[in-house]
Amino acid sequence: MSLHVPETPTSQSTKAGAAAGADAVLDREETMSRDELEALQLGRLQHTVAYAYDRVPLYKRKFDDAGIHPSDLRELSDLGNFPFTTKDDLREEYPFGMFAVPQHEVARVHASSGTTGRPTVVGYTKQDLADWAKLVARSLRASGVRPGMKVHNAYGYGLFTGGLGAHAGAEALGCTVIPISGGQTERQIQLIQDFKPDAILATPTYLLTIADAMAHMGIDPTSTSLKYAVLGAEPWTEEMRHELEVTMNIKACDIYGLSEVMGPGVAGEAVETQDGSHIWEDHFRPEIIDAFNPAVGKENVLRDGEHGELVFTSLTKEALPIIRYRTKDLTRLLPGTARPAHRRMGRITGRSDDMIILRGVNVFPSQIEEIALRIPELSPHFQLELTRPEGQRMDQMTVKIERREAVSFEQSTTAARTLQEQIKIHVGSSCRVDVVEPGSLERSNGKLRRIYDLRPQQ
Ligand code: DLL
Repeated sequence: MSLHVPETPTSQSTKAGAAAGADAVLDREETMSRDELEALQLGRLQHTVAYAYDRVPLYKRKFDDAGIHPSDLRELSDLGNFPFTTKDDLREEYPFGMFAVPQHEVARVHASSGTTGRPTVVGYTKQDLADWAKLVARSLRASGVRPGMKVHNAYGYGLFTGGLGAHAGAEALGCTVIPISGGQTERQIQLIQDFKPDAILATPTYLLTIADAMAHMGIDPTSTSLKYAVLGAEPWTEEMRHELEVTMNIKACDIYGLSEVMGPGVAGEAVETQDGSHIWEDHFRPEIIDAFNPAVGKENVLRDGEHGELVFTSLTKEALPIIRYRTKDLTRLLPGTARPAHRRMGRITGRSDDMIILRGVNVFPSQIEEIALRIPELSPHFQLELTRPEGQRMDQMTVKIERREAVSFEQSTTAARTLQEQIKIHVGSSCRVDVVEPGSLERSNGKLRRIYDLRPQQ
């Protein structure tokens, strides 16, 4: 069911400003009151825990071991008493052990890249695919995309959820989709010039690669037809948003998601407020827990505003219901703004498994990104390599960072020294900095793996 609601026009200073302001048709669930939404959540949650218990042996085992039964879920906060689900659970049940429907009802599977260990496999019924497309469409619309626009989809197609997930959402919204996928940057730029898309969907670091390559090819990145970018699949900072918006003269919004919970579109950011992604709470119930000392029990769920690890429970999924999935993503829950009933998530500051403790100092890749973006000769494409040289007890961190296309080797060595000093001042760690060629660091699905921990295992 849909409701016709006008949206606030965005700033007039960008190309996006001129095009936005057209009315948007919002889903009924986007405009519900919080009370109405919570009543919907409770009914769906009670259904989901019972459905998972009845159909997935792993959940039955886990609930029984914890001495809890679906009938114990009487109010929303009771969810905190149920056991967590982790990536290891999905790995152990590889490939289809956590599916709640027979295989012939599974319309599609996706999988994580599985660079370490077995991949995690996720599945969708026809109804799940329809819900997913609806939520991606909702996210794109919130970020300024409208029916009839041309959408250049540079998320990778294949087992990764980014490409096909974004594709189906843009189609469901009524857009013309250009399914370019990731890579072949020069060809992407050619098609952006020829097809004149209004919006681009990509990882933030890949969009920056496109912008840099345009400048290198003598094309002014502010001059393209692009007005909106919907970016996600990896953590990015406000500094990165600023850089992309200014360099390309666009409005850039966040889209968040993860395969185990659905894929892109678990949460999406509104272009008129640009204040973090709204979690679509009619389909997912979020919680925040202590990332480093997680404990089951409703008294251990953190309050809104407190920082911790994001945990999700699906409310409508049929093929792969997921109960209290530990995302490892670190953030906090904030009150809804543009969609008042749906809470927002703060920017993801990092992943709990991405936090480095270097000689007693906590280091997050996002801190390095912020600093790198302040040094014009360097890109925010970097990797952190941790080593412990033979015979030494002290760990070493090397920042491998790509220089910008237009920068000479000499300029980049001075910039490397600046980066080293700034990291020492702002993060408190000494490190080595190696500047490498643009595009030389390995990417997977447009995402850069940030940390290579080569220290001997203890
Ligand atoms: O990356 C799904 C996706 C595709 C989201 C396209 C948005 C756009 P996975 O490969 O399973 O799924 O990776 C999920 O990526 O747990 C976060 O750590 C990170 N991530 C995804 N979106 C964001 C975001 C897709 N907007 C993992 N900000 C998640 C920060 C993000 N991190």
